[in-house]
Amino acid sequence: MKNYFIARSRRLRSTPYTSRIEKQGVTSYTSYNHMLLPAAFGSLEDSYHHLKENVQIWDVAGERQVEILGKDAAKLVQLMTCRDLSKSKIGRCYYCPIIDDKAGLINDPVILKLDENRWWISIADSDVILFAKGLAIGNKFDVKIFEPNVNILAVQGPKSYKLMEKLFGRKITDMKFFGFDYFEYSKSKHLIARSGWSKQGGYEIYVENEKSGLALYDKLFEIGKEFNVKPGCPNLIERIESALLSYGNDMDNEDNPLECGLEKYVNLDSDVNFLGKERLKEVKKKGITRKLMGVMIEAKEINVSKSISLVDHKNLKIGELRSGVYSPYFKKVIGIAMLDKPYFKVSQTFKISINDTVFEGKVCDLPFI
Ligand code: THG
Repeated sequence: MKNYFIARSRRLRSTPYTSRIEKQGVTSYTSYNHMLLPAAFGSLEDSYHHLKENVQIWDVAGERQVEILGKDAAKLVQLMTCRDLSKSKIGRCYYCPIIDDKAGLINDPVILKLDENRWWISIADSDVILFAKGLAIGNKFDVKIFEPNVNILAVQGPKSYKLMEKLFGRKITDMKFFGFDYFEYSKSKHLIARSGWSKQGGYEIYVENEKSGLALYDKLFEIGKEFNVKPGCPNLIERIESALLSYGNDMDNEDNPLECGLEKYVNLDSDVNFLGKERLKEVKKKGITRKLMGVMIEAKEINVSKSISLVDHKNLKIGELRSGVYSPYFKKVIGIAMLDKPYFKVSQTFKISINDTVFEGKVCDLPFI
């Protein structure tokens, strides 16, 4: 397949770290929330192995924040998500499906409760701010909704703990998963959460002061030499093996959270009010008619740029592959697919055509590892 350059412009925003990562050897970008998101620093496989053994610094500024501020902030945030936030605590992050009135997914952000009346919705790739503004206007909510200038730096990998401890002390390693707190660097306070879009452990630094953030960026590389720190980015192989879902790829507005295996984050029994609640109750009662599952394919490479049909032995469509990659761990292609009923069961076999060659595959549970 031929590669094309994507023209740069103001509309495809750069980040405060773009000049740094371009010096450090970024080799491809994708776009995320109308912003550059690095997609590779050379070989995907080399980066995968490095991430699983060392520590990487990622420019994930594309994970934009939608700030909801004001008297009705909690009410608006709850209206948007099917996860019950009535017992949520200040200083915690919550992974929350955002759905519309038909229970279709709008986004799957991490939501940070900064204060009773102040929340950050750390969004995946869709324009949550417009949805939030529409709801606030329609409901006459007393809130301000805006995108603050926050640019996340992720520190990911098993050695992230040692690296961050070297800079911020023991307090940072005591922090629990999905907790956050404030840490000072070069006279600025930074919100740091124990989170990130990999299952290799680590932190996310929500940089509000660019100057201090860039100094912090450089410092992490300087003191990280002993931990073999490298620049990186969300890794396609690692995230599929770990089944971290990618909005727009694995699921979109046509899918509901129960079809996407997100039932852990769906609360239908409490009395909180959110859009799509009645619809989700119906779906739950009737049972889902399709489900997001893992698949393994006896192939050595794949490039998924649009859905690829999965068919049974009679060539009847039984589902579609939405993401896929060659896994060095399983030594075959693994992927995330939406399977129709009754085919969403482990060990279901299928056929798939990749670049005009037909391969055999098998359905499995998520996550792979
Ligand atoms: N960090 C921040 N913002 C983000 C992402 C992130 N916004 C976009 C995107 N990633 C949102 N998607 C996810 C998906 C999964 C997780 C986080 C963000 C995640 N899930 C854990 C899991 O699946 O094991 C645990 C969630 C839980 O149990 O609460 O971490 O990465 N800031």
